[in-house]
Amino acid sequence: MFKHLQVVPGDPLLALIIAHQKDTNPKKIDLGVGVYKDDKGKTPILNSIKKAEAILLEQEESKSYLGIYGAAEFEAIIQDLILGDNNPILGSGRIRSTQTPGGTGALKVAADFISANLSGARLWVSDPTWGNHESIFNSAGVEVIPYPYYDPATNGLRFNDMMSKLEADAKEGDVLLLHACCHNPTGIDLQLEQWKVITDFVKRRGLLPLVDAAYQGFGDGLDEDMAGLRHMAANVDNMLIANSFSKNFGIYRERCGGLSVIATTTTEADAAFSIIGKAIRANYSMPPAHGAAVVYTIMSRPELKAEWQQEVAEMRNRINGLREKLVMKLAASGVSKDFSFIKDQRGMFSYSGLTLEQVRRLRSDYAIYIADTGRMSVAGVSDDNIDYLCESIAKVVG
Ligand code: PLP
Ligand code: TYF
Repeated sequence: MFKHLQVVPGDPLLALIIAHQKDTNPKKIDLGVGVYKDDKGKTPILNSIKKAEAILLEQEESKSYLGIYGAAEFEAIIQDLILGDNNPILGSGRIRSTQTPGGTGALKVAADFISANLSGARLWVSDPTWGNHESIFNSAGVEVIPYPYYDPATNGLRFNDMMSKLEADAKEGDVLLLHACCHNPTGIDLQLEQWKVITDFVKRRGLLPLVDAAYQGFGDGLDEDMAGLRHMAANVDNMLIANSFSKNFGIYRERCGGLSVIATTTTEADAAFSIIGKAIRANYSMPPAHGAAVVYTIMSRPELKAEWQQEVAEMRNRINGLREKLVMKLAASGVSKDFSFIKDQRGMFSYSGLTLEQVRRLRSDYAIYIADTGRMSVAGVSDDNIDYLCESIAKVVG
């Protein structure tokens, strides 16, 4: 039965974690996967999470089934966080949201919804984008097409090329995937003015925007990071938003995310939501409860919410501080390349512009683990390893 099966390659990012774990070099540095780390190289459980878990342990009364959308009270938590408390859409009846198993679960349900109901819709993704986008949508039978995004020549954004490509080839009914903030893998975000241009285009062409918000709070602030998404939500008729609580609550393995649908009318929103429910049932029946229960416990208690906001600010400030230090120390190391663009990027990642050969040498000669694309997870840098990192980069770059 299985004789013909061949081993398929795994996710290269996950393979990089294993390779780093096996390395015995005491100076080894892991800049691979997008997981926040503190200055000690640990991925801590936030204090607000610990406190919420203690409350839950005390107060939780049942672990019976919840239903396909998860906890009903979680719907408002998702919407308040991504759209902001005072957003007029919130009371409009045009939006429905469901808890999902991580941002990945939200994307898979969105992909199934699109594939089964929006006949012929293709998905436009940035070149490059998170590797799982293509696999998730391909597995749902949706064709994935790249639009220009990253410019290796300037380490910046090819915004004009992006719009020209979409203008030329995007068809009415296609889906346009955008990263809300902290673009993975490049760290290069759309500016608000650019969101406005895209919003106008989406309306004119009749596209469905799908916004992936996996890093809210890691760029410039919890509200600041959603400015583009919120502008778009306020101005389009239809939209899908897949958000993740994995990073900003540090609950990666609890699998907690949300999928929101915005439609023209309450009737349309309810119909879309019921079809989303059908996709959920066919995928995993209902989401795990714990992560959402913890997030709800925090968000419904002002003192815990304030503590969590402070903890997000600490993670963000540490990463942005590291960006400044990297630029300074790389320049001081005498490296020939200008790395000042690193401080203009946002979020967990930096597309370093390092070539495959340079990345491989950093791995083999210096035990520094960076993805083959040159993407560095900035949170893996610390005061203890930054000098060694910058000196090593200077040696391989020249
Ligand atoms: N979208 C992007 C761009 C990501 O980087 C991630 C991170 O893993 C996700 C979605 C999914 O996150 P989750 O771990 O919540 O499934
Ligand atoms: O890009 C990253 O590093 C994160 C984490 O299969 C991740 O998004 C990477 C690969 C994967 C799942 C999560």
